[in-house]
Amino acid sequence: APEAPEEKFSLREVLDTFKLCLSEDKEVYVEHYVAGWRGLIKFLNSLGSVFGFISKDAVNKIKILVTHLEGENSSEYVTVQSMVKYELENELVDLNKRGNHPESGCRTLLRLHRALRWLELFLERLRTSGEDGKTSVMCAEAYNESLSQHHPWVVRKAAGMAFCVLPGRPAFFEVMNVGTPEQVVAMLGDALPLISEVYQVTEELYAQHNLLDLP
Ligand code: 1Q0
Repeated sequence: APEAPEEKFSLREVLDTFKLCLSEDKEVYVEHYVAGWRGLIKFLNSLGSVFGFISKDAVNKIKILVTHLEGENSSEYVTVQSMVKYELENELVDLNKRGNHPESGCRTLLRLHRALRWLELFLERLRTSGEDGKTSVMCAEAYNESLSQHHPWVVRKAAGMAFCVLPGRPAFFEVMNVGTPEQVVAMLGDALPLISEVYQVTEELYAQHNLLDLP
């Protein structure tokens, strides 16, 4: 069955939400960060059920963040900066081993943050690849350089199997719903610096607070 229009992925939409992520003084808005991931998950879902285990985990993480965003302390969760400050000051983060705060905003967002690095690497490969570039290879390389380091063997294995059934570059570009391959490449060129900046700002913040290895 054709997808409902509001479910249809559009790369432009995702690009727009990532544009909204950074405030003028380079704070990252949790709301738009989450919205960006929602858009990406739409894309992932349109690729088929093999990716279900990935999208399920991402959806769970988003749900946790939305619960914080809409909870009693929502004002503390407006930006990643305010979230980090609030959760650390109130000892709401498990720092060394998993314990009382398995759903802290900090550890949850860190998982998506690591995945954002994968996305950056993957999209950069996609952007610079030739017509016969293999998405499965680009995806696997990007994964091996980033996220895989944080995953146990079983997850790496399952991810590797899922990558094998990724559609080829032309079909992939089509799902992006932008236009010609040239237009897709151009839009990726616009999107990447934004995604990269959001990643860098978050990375530095987490590094400053020693949060890059949260259990
Ligand atoms: C296009 C193919 C998509 C491939 C996505 C690569 C990521 C693979 C990750 C597989 C792991 C998922 C299983 C769960 C792992 C969790 O253990 C792990 C850690 O969490 P925790 O609570 O156990 O400590 N979770 C994660 O690492 C989070 C992983 C989130 C991945 C979200 C991926 C969303 C992908 C979107 C598709 C984007 C398509 C790009 C092209 C669109 C153009 C803009």
